[in-house]
Amino acid sequence: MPKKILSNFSVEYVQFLNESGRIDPLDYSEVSSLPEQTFKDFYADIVMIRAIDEKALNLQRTGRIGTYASIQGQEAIQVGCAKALQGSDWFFPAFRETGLSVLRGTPIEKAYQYWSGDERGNVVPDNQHDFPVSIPVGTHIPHAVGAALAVKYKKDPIAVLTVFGDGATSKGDFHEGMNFAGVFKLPVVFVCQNNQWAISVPLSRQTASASLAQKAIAYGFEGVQVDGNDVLAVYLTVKAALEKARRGEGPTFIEGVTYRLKDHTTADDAGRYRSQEEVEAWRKKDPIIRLKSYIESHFNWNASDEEALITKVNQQITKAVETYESKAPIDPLSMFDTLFEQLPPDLLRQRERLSKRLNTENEAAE
Ligand SMILES: Cc1ncc(C[n+]2csc(CCOP(=O)(O)OP(=O)(O)O)c2C)c(N)n1
Ligand SMILES: [Mg+2]
Repeated sequence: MPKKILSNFSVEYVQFLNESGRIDPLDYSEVSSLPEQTFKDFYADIVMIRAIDEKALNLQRTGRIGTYASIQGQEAIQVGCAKALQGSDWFFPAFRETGLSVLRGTPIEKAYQYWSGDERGNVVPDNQHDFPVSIPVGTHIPHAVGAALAVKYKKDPIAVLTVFGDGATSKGDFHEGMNFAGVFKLPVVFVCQNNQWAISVPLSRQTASASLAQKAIAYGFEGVQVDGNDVLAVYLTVKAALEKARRGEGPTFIEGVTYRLKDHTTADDAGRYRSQEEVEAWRKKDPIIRLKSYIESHFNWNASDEEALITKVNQQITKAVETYESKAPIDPLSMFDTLFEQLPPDLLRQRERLSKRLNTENEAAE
């Protein structure tokens, strides 16, 4: 049978800062040109979003917010993306991007409000180019691609970035979005937070591919895998991809290899489907530990720097919780406000029934 090779493909893996907190060798020009302050800013942001997450878990356990999806272990991807994005770029999040959203400008109290089921927490300020959280897995990917088509059509000098999980790569939305972006060479960057699990489904049941990154090859554009717990790898790779998109050179797919250290959400018990040994092995690769170790050994980061940072972060979060808890509860009737321009008759009847019940309850309470 006559055969010839049509094409050869390869997928690159990027890591600068390894699990031991070292960059080996140290002379990568991309890294050596970064100022000391950038490393410290990255660290401050990672520490801050970890603390926001810890507080959210505590608030949920004490009944002060609702079901919450922890970001612990995945902070480096979120900080790397946030730092690489420009304010004028558009960001389309899934639901595990709370840290990235805060770094984009969402006030911390609004994030807590969102996770308390208060729709006011889902309203993005006009000047912030972010779409609302997408709870349906992967459905925001075609939205991001549509926005990128608009950007290209209008010749805006900006890019679009969307973030989703490994589970989303099994959705049709992902493949349709990637295909369309490739065909029309759109200015979009796809970032997958491959945290190894989609609730109880492990990556091995999600794909038979050696990487998720290689899926981009089938759609005609570059796919790259990065160490998602190395903020430098994420930042530099995402930044280059966004610049490429803004130059009109098309899409990039970036797979960030990371791990979800906590349960899927506070409504889950991951102990039922994954081993403690696996979790412990990933704890050693924590993005905080390695970056802290690096700035300690290269920039003399010391205990008093750390204490000052923790104090500042705690003050910020305490203030945010106070603001969140001081807000008057939202009017239950507002749930009917935003879905339809004109309510269909059945919902109109439901609204009237609820309105009557609330009035009766209010009168009884007076
Ligand atoms: C369309 C759809 N199907 C199912 C669900 C239920 N669900 C919520 S999160 C999730 C797993 C998502 O896994 P992944 O994409 O890896 O993101 P991760 O939760 O790990 O961040 C599922 C199946 C959903 N929200 N939307
Ligand atoms: Mg996942």
